[in-house]
Amino acid sequence: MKRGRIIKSTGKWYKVMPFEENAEVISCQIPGKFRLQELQQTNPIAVGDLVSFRVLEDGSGMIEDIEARKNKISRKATHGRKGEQILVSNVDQAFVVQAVQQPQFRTGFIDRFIISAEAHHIRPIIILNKTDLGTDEDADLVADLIKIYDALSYQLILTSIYDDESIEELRSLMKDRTSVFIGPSGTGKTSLLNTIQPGMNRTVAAVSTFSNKGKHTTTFAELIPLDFGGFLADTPGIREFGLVGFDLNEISGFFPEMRILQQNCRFYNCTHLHEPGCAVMEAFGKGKIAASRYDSYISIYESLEDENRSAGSRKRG
Ligand SMILES: Nc1nc2c(ncn2[C@@H]2O[C@H](COP(=O)(O)OP(=O)(O)OP(=O)(O)O)[C@@H](O)[C@H]2O)c(=O)[nH]1
Ligand SMILES: [Mg+2]
Ligand SMILES: [Zn+2]
Repeated sequence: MKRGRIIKSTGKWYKVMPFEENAEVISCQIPGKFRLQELQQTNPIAVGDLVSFRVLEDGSGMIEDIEARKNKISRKATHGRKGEQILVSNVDQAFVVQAVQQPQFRTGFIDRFIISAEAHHIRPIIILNKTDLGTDEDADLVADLIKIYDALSYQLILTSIYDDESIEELRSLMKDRTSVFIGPSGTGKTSLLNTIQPGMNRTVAAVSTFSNKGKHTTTFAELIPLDFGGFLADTPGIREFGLVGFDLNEISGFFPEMRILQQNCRFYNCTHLHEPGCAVMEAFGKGKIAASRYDSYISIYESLEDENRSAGSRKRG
């Protein structure tokens, strides 16, 4: 029996990259029984899954076992099907791609991303791209941003597709790991991929065309093997990853600057929005918590509150 990683799924066939060195990718099938298991998912095996397989006489493979997933990024199933669709599993790290300008970075997006990543047990890394477009005014904003995330021990790297050194830094962060890029349109995800590994153009172009039409398909989810080691998940479905199924009182625990502080709040169930004796609001008032971070907390709290409320009314109705 051999072990490998699913790098592409086309419905019936799965492309598996064996763990042995210099091994060729092998097309595998799954036994019918797998299709019946895990009914809450539309795909029994996802890109990123680690599997054991047997090589058949015709040279194709038969998957025998799937290892437990370390984590997964999913979304609600489309086309009227029930349950979730796993876009990719066993991810080591997720990069949020933002730009200095065109479009200007949004701390709200970054903070939401960081919290989702932590909740999914995936290491978050912030990319601030298009540094070549920055003006003097931007330099101050960028310096503030670096200060905020440094203090929280989140990694932030500055890149430009025209700055080879920054691309080399990105490569070294991606080496031997499974990564995913997440970010709004126009921030440079595709351009960075093409610069990191020239020759990937076709796949990336296909993905862009699909997302522009707002038409996503699992068929295109794949792990791209990187020349220097590691994989990059390329799936049109991941522009952001959601905060579905969160409890409101969990959110502050995902903000490192609030985590310990909140033990000093007067009320054990303090929301840190209006209560007297709130240690978080006091720290914010003294400038010990960055305004943009506290804003993100409020915004995430309120959007989840709205979501939970409308989910509740759907259930009743
Ligand atoms: N000046 C500058 N322009 C960049 C840089 N990176 C990307 N761009 C430009 O930004 C535009 C958008 O880049 P894309 O790579 O298509 O952005 P994307 O994030 O893939 O966007 P979607 O596919 O729509 O999600 C293109 O015109 C790129 O040439 C950079 O580092 N500097
Ligand atoms: Mg793109
Ligand atoms: Zn509080």
